[in-house]
Amino acid sequence: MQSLKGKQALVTGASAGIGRATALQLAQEGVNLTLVARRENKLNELKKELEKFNVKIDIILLDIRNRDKTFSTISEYLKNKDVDILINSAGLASGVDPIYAGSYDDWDKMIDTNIKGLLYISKPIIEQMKKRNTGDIINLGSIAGIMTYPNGNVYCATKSAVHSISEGMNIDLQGTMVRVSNIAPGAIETEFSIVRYHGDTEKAKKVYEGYTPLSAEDIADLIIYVLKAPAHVSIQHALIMPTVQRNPYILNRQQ
Ligand code: 8X3
Repeated sequence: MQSLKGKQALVTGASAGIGRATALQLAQEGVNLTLVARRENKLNELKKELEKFNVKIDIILLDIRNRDKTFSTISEYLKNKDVDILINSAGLASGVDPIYAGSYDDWDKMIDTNIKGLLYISKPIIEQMKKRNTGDIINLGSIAGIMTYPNGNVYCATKSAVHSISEGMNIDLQGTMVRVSNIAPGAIETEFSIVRYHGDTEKAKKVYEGYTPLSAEDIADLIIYVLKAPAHVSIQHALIMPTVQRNPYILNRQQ
């Protein structure tokens, strides 16, 4: 396994969930971090928490749905920084409705963040990685991108797109040492379901009742493993599920 010490990572969605947990573990590994998110107070809190690891931390306040702002901010940033690791963790589910009752606003939010935002931020970083012939890109997919489930429709489609984009990145970067990994979790308890149910914490809690779901830290553990794999090893796709869940339909809850 290789050391990550001294590398530079950029983490989107760093203010919560998988992004936050991954940032913490990267800092423990001695990785310098650029934290990207929209919520300034959360990023400042995290930055404070990471100070003890003696790594360099930058904050970029950015809504990756904004194409022009994302392009100009990241292009400017890349003039002075080489990014070794890109963690594309920003993403969300919004709404749980059948397709005939879905909200355009929910759909736009998911498509604009999970697909378009990921593309906007990745492009300039990939260009730099290709030139440098090195780098790791971790995209957060989902079991939802493999199996569509009732009322998941557009969310599932966006994650399916992330899987295709990851494959496309890998194929188009052939001949370089850049590695692209699609990490696809099953049921994971973060802010995910609270956001999906538009802030209804009761409904969100019920999703995880009667079993031990994945935690953000479980995913961060896997991401660190993927990043530390020797340079000749590329984990292109990893499905990570709670042991009690075999697919979106098969989940053993205690009664
Ligand atoms: C998170 C997993 O099954 O809730 O993407 O869609 S699931």
